[in-house]
Amino acid sequence: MKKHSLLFLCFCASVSQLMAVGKKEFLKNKVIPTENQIRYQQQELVAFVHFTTTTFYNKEWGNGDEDPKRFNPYNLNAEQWAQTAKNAGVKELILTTKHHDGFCLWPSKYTEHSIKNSPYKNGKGDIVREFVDACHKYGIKVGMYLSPWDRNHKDYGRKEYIDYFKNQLTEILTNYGKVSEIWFDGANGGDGYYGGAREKRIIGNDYYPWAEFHKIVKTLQPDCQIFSDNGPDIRWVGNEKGYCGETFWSTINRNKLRVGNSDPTYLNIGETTGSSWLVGQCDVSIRPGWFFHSSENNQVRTPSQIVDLYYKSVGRNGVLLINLPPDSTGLIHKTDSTNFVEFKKIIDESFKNNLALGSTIKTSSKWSKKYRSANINDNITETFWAASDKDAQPEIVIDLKKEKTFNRISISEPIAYGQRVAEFQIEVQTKDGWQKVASATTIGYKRLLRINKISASKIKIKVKKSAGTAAISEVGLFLASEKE
Ligand code: FUL
Repeated sequence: MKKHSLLFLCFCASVSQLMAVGKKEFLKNKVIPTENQIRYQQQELVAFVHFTTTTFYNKEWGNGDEDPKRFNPYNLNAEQWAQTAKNAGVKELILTTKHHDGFCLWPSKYTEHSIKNSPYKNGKGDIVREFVDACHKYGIKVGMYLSPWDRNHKDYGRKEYIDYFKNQLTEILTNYGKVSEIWFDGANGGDGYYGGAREKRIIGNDYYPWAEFHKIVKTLQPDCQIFSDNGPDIRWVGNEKGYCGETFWSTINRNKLRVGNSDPTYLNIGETTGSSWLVGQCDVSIRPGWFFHSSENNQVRTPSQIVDLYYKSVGRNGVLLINLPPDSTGLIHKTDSTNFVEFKKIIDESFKNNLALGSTIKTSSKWSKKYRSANINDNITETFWAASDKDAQPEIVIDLKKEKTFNRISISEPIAYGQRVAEFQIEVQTKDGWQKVASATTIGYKRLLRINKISASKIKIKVKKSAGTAAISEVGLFLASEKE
């Protein structure tokens, strides 16, 4: 290469470097989620399968002395569980590999209180394996619930049990391929069989060495997301009713949370200035109980009731976790699967047609050219509009070009840059002028607003309060069926 062309190349390189430095990138100076947490949040819907000896005793919490000989789900078909989940668009299924009663659905080599001493497949069965295979067949991610509280184990409450628990954790995270989520339950009731002692065992806040458990998980399965009252990846939202707060911050201070002993209201709301990002997971059973009881066959949540929960969980920046408990034959009851699949059909139908696509958008300011207003309705979650840092109360006006009729509004923030909006209001322009139709607090991954059906040609979003410069990645307008 001639000397002058080399000089020219060097000149071009330094100019582009200078331009890159001069580019005004939107600030990531906030607490932000990991890529795995973002992926988890985007799943929106996760399902639970609660199953153990308890199912055969028609109880909720097994005491730990249930006889494995009673455990015989002769018709069990894990593919029916996975297929039900698939039909409802669920991306991940979580199985109770061991509930509080201590019975293991896999032939653990560390206890006799397991499937290997049951009549199921003459003691040769492994339901964790069947579950994992079924999930793989239907393209569903695998999650595992492993109860730290064990009412069967003689050493529960002592150091020896911690070693036992670590061994079991290692077993299920080593022998069954990729595990996407591990679910650590905070429940600790005290009473139990405990190897025949039949007494109450109260544990202190420091009994479980959580950091050691987490290390085992992340060493064996680096991408596995850990759920508990205080994360570290996914958090409980303080109730088992399937909804998070109307104000819901993914940010929270972990040092204010203790597994099994946290303030439910704090979990349900989070904190604007929280120092950790924990995805909120709203768990709920499709029936009153977590385990199957035929007496509850007429109390299964209806599709409309689950739709309502979807708005109060996914629509408030959470993830919805619905439990579908198999009966004692090993199958999910028809009413449960039908209602669950029907619920998802209603949601898909409601959000099929985004009426905001193709509209023109104007904003009161923008951070820079790259974060332009047109990013708000490009249907790409990664691109977004950001206000100027001098604009504390920015406004977005969406011009629909002609009158459109809608009753649902969906708004998302680019959470990779943190959660910012703390208060906003929506107005629409109708023949009678501008009218306020909704106001709310947080947005996060997704905020869904249900309003009365209205016909309007323009919609205005006014951000009234924001923790840092406001940014919005998508806005959608939809017309859902009147019933939902
Ligand atoms: C609770 C447990 O006690 C219930 O049985 C159920 O497993 C639920 C998901 O978590 O804490």
